[in-house]
Amino acid sequence: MAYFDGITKVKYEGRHSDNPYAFKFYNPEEKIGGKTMEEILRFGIAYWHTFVADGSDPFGAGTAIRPWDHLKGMDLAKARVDAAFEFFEKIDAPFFCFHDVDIAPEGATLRESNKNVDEIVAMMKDYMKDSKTKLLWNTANMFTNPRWTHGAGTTSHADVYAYAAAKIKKGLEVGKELGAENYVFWGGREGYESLLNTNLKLEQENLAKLFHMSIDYAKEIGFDAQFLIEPKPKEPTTHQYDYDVATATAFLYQYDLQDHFKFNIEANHATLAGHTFEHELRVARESGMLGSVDANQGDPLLGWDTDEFPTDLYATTLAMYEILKNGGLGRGGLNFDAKVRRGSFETEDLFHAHIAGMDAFAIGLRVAQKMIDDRFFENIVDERYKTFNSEIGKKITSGQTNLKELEAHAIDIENIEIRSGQVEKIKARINQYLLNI
Ligand SMILES: [Mn+2]
Repeated sequence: MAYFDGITKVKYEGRHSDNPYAFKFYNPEEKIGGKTMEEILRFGIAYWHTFVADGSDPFGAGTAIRPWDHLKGMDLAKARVDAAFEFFEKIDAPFFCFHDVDIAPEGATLRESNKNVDEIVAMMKDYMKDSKTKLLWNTANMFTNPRWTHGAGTTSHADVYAYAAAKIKKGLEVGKELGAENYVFWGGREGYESLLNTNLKLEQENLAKLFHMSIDYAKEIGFDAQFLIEPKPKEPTTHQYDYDVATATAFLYQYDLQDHFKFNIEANHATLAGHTFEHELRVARESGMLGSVDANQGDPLLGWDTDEFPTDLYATTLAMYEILKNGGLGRGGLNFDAKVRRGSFETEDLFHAHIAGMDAFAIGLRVAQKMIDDRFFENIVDERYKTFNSEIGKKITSGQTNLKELEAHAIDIENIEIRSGQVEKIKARINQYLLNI
């Protein structure tokens, strides 16, 4: 059965096309800086938002109209697999991502849940024989079920901790079975609500132990995926242990995990942390830990995680600059952890939303590559920091000086010429780049 009748494969038609079911800027075959757009962007479809979410929010019921709505249980789960692979083919997606509970209903016990997962994984594996769409990453949902109320790896109950460990074990096995490129740890409830009842040290140590056990088990079964931590500062817990890239980096180093993890950076999580998307990408890139991206955007007027499809070209351009300077995303990709708005409830909106997001990142890629070719930011930064090429500047950057020598250098200086940072001039040039692609 076809779930998206009437929609044919979405193709690139160029910027002047008025076909809503065509890419205007994403041309998968086109080479940018030596690689195809498909190879660089590595788009992934988020199973949860696209095939499971129903548009419900804390104030109202689901609104989404989906052609699989009439089904229940495993029949529904199987219909979603059929729909997903039809969607992947029509939107031309090279990757997809899922949590265990997205693909199969939970049973009364983990044994029953795993049986359901196995049945769906076998079905997916069968589809993947003939599909170009690969698994970018999978993960275990350890935040929805009430058992995770006080956390999973940071829970206050040992049985819950064991349950979490067992879910990760199964997730690693599933990832191996489907050839996943990465395995993600998003600590949905790995944090705390109040310090008044929390053993912070025990919780963090337990989480680190769970990560070490996961590394060991992946090695044991020969699953060589890249492990990713996804920072988020708040929501659902008040204080999340993986607040942002810098906080999570400190955690990884503290517990000797730094060689085993990179980051999956989500745009909306960055803004919730009071950072820009490009800040988080830069911090991860500079420490060699930029692994993958959850491509979405927040609403600047709202203080929560809205997971909107990315359409802000300024943000996608600066993000693609970081990704290109990183030499690409390696085994990672751009996963659309994004949902259509509650008011965009028709099935067709799933296509419009993904086309909008893919074109927005394609524009970002085109502009960022042009800026890199022109050494746009590099020239600005070289000029701004040029005094570090002077004799004393080189001594500072190479660590060959001390406070006494620096005092001797500074003590009789009467005038230091400080130059303008010229941010407005830079932004005006970026606007020119955006309009001239
Ligand atoms: Mn989010």
